[in-house]
Amino acid sequence: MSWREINFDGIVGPTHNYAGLSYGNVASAKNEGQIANPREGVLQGLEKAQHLRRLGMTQGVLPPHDRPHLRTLRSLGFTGSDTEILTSAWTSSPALVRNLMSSATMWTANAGTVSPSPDTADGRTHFTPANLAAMYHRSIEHETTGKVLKAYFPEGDHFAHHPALPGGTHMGDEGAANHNRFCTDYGAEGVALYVYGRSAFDGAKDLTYPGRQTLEASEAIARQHGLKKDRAVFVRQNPGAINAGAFHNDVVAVSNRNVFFYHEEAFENPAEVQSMLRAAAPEIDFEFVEVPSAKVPLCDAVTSYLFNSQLLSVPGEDKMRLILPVEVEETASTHAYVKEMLGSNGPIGAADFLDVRQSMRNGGGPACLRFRVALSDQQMAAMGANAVLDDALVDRLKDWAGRHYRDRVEAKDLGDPQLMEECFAALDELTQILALGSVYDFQQ
Ligand code: SUG
Repeated sequence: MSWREINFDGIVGPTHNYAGLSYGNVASAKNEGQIANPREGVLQGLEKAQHLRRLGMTQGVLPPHDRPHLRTLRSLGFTGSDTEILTSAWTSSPALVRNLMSSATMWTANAGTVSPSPDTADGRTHFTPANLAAMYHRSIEHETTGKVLKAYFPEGDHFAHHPALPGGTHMGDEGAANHNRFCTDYGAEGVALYVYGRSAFDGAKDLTYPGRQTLEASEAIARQHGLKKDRAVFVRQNPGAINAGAFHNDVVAVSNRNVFFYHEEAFENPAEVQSMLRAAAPEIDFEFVEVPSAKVPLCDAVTSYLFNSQLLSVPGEDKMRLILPVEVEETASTHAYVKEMLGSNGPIGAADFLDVRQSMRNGGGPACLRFRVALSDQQMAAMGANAVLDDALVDRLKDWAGRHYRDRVEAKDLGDPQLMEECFAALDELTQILALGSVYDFQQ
């Protein structure tokens, strides 16, 4: 049976904007109020996906969500037609509307946590959408995400779905951004590394920024996915890294198969993390690439997003390849480090620099934009929807975005009923292109 890892990239939404919504995310705060270009954003994302396809990778997409999120506004007492609801909410609280207009679903590393079938007790691939409780604008994502994941991976012999964790910020869960799966091959039993920011009940006085993921949430996911006890490792993220702007662990660490590429300050005691992983999975020949602060200061890692890269096993290539944002090339320390690493005969042998600046300005690099799922041929054949890219589908998506997306969205546009209509029209057509069925509230 042959296995592969598929990256499902989040399609940038028609309401993509810079609202400064994510406290602790340095780029989001810095770019608040900038003018966004959703059309350029969606094309940058599709170009990244095409780049991976040209390398020989299998590549899928995940759709944006309906914004404004009228169901939330209705649940908060706004009534009437869609336009009346948006208009009265905008008059009452522009800040509320800004949150409910966010296109943050594009960062699909936060869509949920996946445990592939070789790792689970019942031999099915398990999915839990992340509750994203730490940020109000993201806490509204999980229901639609759950519907989309069920459309892609129908519940049954191959796939199992769980609802997002209840419990608000105590059970704060940010999905795959704080989860790494190590294995020898995608189809072999792996070991899961869950990285959390704080414990639910201890107050985390050492954090100035939110520790979005709790230990208790990570443990709950591992339990409900049926992971064997000794094949899940739980480690706290270095609070200093969170306070420096690494609001998710994937800002300071990325893994693929047996390789872990991370910053020296990602964990308080990296040597202990290494030994915990080795003890949990003695059969995996781990390769740890630890980047010293003396070569790449933590602040450069956070601004360039060196670690928010995709680490790929490209068909036909012996060594792994990194997909990095262009900001890494533009930052002296990270560019020098990548050049040195590629010449050092380590496990990473190539690097490509891509432009995803529309997303980067909100703190979303190449790794944030993708949801990775390891699948066998048989599981791929059991998938629903039409979301795995070929050239024809990419052309269709480019044409679709060209017809529906604006090239300019700024703060004052977010209360505009016309932008809402454009968003719903775009998503209605997209559900047909991706053969999704009715996943949005406005289609019910
Ligand atoms: O949750 N930014 C996202 C970025 C998510 C990045 N994902 C990963 N690291 N995996 C967040 O902070 C900003 C929206 C705004 O400010 O308009 C935002 O939601």
